[in-house]
Amino acid sequence: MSKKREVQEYTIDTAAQTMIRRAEELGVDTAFSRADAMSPCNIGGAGMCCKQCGMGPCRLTKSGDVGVCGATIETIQARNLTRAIAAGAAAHSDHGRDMAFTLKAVANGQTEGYAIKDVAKLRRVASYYGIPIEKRSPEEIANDLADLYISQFGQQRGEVVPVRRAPKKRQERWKQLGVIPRGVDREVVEALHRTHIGDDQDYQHILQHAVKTAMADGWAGSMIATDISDILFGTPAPLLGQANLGVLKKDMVNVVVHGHEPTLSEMIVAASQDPEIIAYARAAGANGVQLSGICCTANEILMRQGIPAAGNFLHQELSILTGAVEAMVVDVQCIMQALVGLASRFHTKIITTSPKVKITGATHIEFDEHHALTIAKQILKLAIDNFKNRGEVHIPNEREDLIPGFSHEYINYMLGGSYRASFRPLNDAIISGRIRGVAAIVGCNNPRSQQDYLHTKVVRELLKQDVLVVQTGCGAIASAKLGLLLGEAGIDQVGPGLREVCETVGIPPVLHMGSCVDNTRILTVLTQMVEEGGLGDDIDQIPAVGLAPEWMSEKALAIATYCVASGAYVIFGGQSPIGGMPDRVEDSDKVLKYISQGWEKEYGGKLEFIATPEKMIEATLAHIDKKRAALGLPAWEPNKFGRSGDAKMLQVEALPLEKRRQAIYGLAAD
Ligand code: NFS
Repeated sequence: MSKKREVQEYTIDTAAQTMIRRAEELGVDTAFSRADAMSPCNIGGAGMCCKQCGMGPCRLTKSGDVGVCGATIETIQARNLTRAIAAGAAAHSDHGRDMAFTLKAVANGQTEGYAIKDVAKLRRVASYYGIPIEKRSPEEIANDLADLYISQFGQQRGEVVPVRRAPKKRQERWKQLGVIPRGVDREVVEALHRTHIGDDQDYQHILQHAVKTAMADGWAGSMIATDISDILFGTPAPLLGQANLGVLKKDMVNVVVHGHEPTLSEMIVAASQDPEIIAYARAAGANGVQLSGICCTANEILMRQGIPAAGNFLHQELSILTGAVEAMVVDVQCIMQALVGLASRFHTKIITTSPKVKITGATHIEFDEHHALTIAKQILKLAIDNFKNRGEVHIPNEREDLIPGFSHEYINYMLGGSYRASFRPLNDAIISGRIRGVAAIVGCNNPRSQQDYLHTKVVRELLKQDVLVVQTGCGAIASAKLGLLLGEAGIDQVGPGLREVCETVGIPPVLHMGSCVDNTRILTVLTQMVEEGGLGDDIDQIPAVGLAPEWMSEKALAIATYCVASGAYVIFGGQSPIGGMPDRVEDSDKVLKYISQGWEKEYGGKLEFIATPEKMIEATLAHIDKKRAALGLPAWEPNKFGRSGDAKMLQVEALPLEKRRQAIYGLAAD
């Protein structure tokens, strides 16, 4: 057993600290205390345990060791990493597949409650692939797009179609390296085949297929999921939201939706606003139904509907500990099995809804898009009926406002308004050095590190260095809880050049871009930046870095790998799943070395595991500056900027009239 940590060491979030103390008072476990009690296995943790056959498990401990079949450490690590990436790609892609089937059903009038909300996006996406759009109804176009997207999963030969949306030069590189996926399912199946006992035994060759499998996630499954979510539920645009456990309401029926797919949660949002349900809740003595989200479901309904986020991954248990949650409705991914045991100490009902996910002891109400609204109402009524069973309630006060909803479409629009929407201002701000570079800080919480600390430490430091930050997933919720996703709150903490840009455009310095599948929006932004010109002709030339400081899921490894394949430098915090010392790669760490230096030679991007936030920041800035220099851009010089923008104008307005003119012209001159 590892040392039991103090509550403040578990998380920097004071609402979370309050609830963990409550758990300790009640004598119940949380992921934090279980992480203390469970010492991770060093051998498995380093990917050096092979249990692919019945001759093992073979636990290799030092350089030169081999398994019963003779498999080397690097072969075993490559196999384990590839299997993790395949699982992550499968999870995201299956989500995309379900969305595609929903689109097909909506197009054919077979669903209840859904509609095509964003016809403009439908037409734009269809036209990427040459689907005729003129003089056709949205349903006809949607039917063809759904068929095309459904076919991407089972396609056996050729290339998945969304890769055509990448920069031309990148597509050429992928062709040469043989990593364009043929079909999503084919690559996942082949990943499992190749890593079976007695198959692929050259670690670099195994990892080439890991890249191809991850590509099937980022440039197919996840991209399909994002496209269709926008088409059916609307492309996000900024709105006001709130985050943290303080969004739960004492006088209302609290229903927390948790998981990933927006198909169910969007329908629960619709049902919760139905007069019949509101009346039903009132009759039960509540003031209505308060919906909130956890994990990526939270992000999906937050950025489209402004439904508050109760928290990120590690808040799932903490929300139940408030005693105020009547029902937690879950679908797929990142759902802890511990929820059911914990809920049994309270009145909370855990309701599973996916045909793919049941949890022993939970109530299962299977969701089906053909009767979506009816099922959503049934779930809400069950929660309302449970309101009377509530015991003691402890809801922390903490909640923060935030502005989510920065889709790539909105970023394009916001930079120039509707008559000159373009990425030009962003590229120009990077070229001039107002913005030093861009960092995408994404991914999970991990109870082995202090919740939200790594995320927000890295975000805050990079902002000071004029790095524009985009976020998705649980990382975005971490920043939201600290108030970093608001212009007013964040602006005084950012570097002078970035502040000028944010004030001029009217955006926060941290842009919430959505859920984890929406990391594909970042691929689209990077592609559009390339196409806009001035920052090279491929993604690997852009001064940008991706970071997942608190990663824990296999999906995160898939995302990292498709970002590397797209040309990005990706930094992960915490434990490396393929061994080695964090921050120090030895020659014997062949796999670690290959995914860094080897992949960089091939793809222009690389994956590294770095333990401390200070070193992550150092590596990020060094990479950004290296890419700036390679493009021939001026080195970052913060003193050059900060003399324009709204904050400065306020100072100017305070001057006496005669000095104002001089100050304004002075401003314009420099
Ligand atoms: Ni991403 Fe979303 Fe969170 Fe990690 Fe889980 S919710 S898909 S995997 S934990 S960011």
